[in-house]
Amino acid sequence: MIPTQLIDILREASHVAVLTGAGVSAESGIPTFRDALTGLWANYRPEELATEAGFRRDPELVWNWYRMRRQAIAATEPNAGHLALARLGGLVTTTLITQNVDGLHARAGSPDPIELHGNITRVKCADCGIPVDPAPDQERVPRCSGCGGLIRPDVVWFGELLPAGALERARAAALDCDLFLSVGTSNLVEPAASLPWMAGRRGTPVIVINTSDEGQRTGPSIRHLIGPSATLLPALIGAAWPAARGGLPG
Ligand code: BJW
Ligand code: ZN
Repeated sequence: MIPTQLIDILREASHVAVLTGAGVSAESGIPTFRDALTGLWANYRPEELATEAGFRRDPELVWNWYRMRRQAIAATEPNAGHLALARLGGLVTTTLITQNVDGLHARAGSPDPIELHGNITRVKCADCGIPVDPAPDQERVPRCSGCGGLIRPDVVWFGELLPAGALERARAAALDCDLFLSVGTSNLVEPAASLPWMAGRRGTPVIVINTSDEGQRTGPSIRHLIGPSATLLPALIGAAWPAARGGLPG
């Protein structure tokens, strides 16, 4: 059951900012970032795989980790949570900010998600930055036809800057919105993690939707909805706009 107060906050909002993380794609079968390092990858740490230094140390290992994930993403579909957020955009002004690199929000129909950490389907030269399209699906790391550099995924690794303008747009939305939804993220990785609290500090209501509230902030503006986003998002949005329920999944 969604508390009535949260339904009312959503219905009365005029600008909703949404930050999503890996949890929103979990029900599409994509392991969350911190769960992804199981199985074949259990012996590695994120800092070994998701950094420039890790890539330079063992380009083939990192290239193939991303290749495997790219294949898994191509074989899956957006879930009811992605679809509900796309529907939300048609009901109220929505700024959708995602840390996910899987492109599932755009595939669900969200027109212009701010992809803070890039997109796994794109690749670029690690030396000259030139994009290579499409991403070659090969085990050996491809080389840049211009400079001979190694080709890497066009994602943001630890220690790297976010894409130009993306953080500024996200921060502007956090300051302008009258409701912030933080969905399926551990809120550990900066600068994305600070976005909900930027809004919350101003007294803007923040609804945190997550299967667990462990490690999440608490405060007077922050409410927690505990459960899977593919269930809670359609339920929350459908409760705020009953007439839209027909167009909502689930
Ligand atoms: C469900 C669910 C269901 C499960 N329903 N929920 C300030 C303080 C300290 C450190 C820093 C700082 N500022 C910057 C840093 C350094 C660093 C950082 O934050 N480190 C932290 C570890 C502390 N940040 C950076 O380096 C950033 N760059 C930067 O700041 O540049 C400026 C600068 C440069 C140089 C020097 C100084 C400053 C860049 C960060 C890039 C992050 N990149 C990654 C990899 C992307 C490519 C890839 O995917 O491989 O992005 S790391 C990884 O974490 C990935 C994710 O997008 C990101 C966030 O993870 P997310 O989405 O939250 O996933 P999980 O797995 O952590 O959580 C899943 C959640 O879902 C859980 O809570 C579950 O409970 C929940 N869940 N099922 C709902 N069904
Ligand atoms: Zn190059």
